[in-house]
Amino acid sequence: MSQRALGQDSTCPPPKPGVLRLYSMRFCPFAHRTRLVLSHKNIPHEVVNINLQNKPQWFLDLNPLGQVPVLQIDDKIIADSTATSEWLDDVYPEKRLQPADPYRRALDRVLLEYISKMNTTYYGAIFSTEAEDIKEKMTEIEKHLKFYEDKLSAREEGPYFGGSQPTMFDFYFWPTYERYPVLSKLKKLPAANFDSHKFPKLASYGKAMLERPEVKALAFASDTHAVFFNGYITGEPDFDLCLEQ
Ligand SMILES: N[C@@H](CCC(=O)N[C@@H](CS)C(=O)NCC(=O)O)C(=O)O
Repeated sequence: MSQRALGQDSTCPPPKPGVLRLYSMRFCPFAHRTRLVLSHKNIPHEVVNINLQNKPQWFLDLNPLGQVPVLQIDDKIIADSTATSEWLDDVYPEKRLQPADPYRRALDRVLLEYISKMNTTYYGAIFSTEAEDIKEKMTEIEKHLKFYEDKLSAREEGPYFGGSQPTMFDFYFWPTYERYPVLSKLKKLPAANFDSHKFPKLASYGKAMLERPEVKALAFASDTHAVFFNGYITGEPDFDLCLEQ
């Protein structure tokens, strides 16, 4: 199936019985989570990419929220990065990602909630044009990173949040981590974000994640993310960036 994003003038490729389908957008950090889980577990699936600036009506009928990721198999339709990831983990229990220990699961839920706070600051800085405001937001982001650095330090084993093996939270966090260098690139500011002296545990997490096949398979270089983000800022995101004509 073509990776090109489908817009209003498209028809929905007919779903096949028993075939798992992900509706996605190649640069969406939320769909990235679900794709990491699919890849980690080697779950056969097909991907249909959506033009989020020109959404097809058939996609809005499928998910009235108009957001990706969405999973579809037969009569089941599941939206949202965490709902889809947890459903996949339950239905394909091999290489389980959710912590078995309820306490750890609860702690990881708090880590997940905190990502929203960090993302709000991050995207605020990306879309800001005021140098002073961007600087303030970067300082705030460092506080968020410190929060995660401390949480990783407090865990008895690394390099992942899950210890020597990744847990679901490692895949929830990664899309945000992978995109962080874009901020300093776009705003032409020093990249202090993942300074290994300031955040050694996060730096080890990043290094270990980058060696993982599922992470490598889905990664984009910071420069590519930066081009995509820039398109979003100027109102013309290229959903098909880097795809051959
Ligand atoms: N809470 C949702 C957020 C998903 C989301 O914001 N996806 C963005 C793309 S990165 C989207 O579909 N935006 C289109 C829109 O909101 O209209 C999740 O975790 O999956």
